[in-house]
Amino acid sequence: MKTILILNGPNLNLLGKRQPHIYGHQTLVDVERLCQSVCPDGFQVSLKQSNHEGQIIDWIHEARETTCGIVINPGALTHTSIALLDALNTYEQPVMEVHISQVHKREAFRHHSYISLRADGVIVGLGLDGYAAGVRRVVALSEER
Ligand code: CA2
Repeated sequence: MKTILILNGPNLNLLGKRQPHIYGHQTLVDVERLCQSVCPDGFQVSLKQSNHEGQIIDWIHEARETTCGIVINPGALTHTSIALLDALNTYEQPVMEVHISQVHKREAFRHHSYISLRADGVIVGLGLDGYAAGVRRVVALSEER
């Protein structure tokens, strides 16, 4: 069984609980269900969230041995974290970057992403469907290898 890691950064534990006008009403449990539902036979997802940069970096290091791809919504670390970029640069399988909101319609500081320097694709503004699209793409790239 191949495992795709769905990684979520700071504050995304509040998904479905705060600011529904930006992030909608569904929670990370719904994200995990949605992502699993688009996996073909032989693939599974594992969803993780942390508010701590170091924890996310440790999970990326572990994922080098245990996963076939990463779908990551790094939250605000997208715009600030060279350390997260460096960690993803050590990861050799497909990486898809997802943002629930259309960051380019928002404040200018959300327009730049360090993570995009590594990501094999970037999905922005599709709501939670972006995670499903990310999983589909990781599966496709993984099957090409
Ligand atoms: O649109 C996205 O997915 C973001 O990655 C979300 C980040 C934001 O800093 C990025 O610019 C774009 C914020 C995550 C906060 O998540 C919350 C979810 C529900 C309620 C409050 C915060």
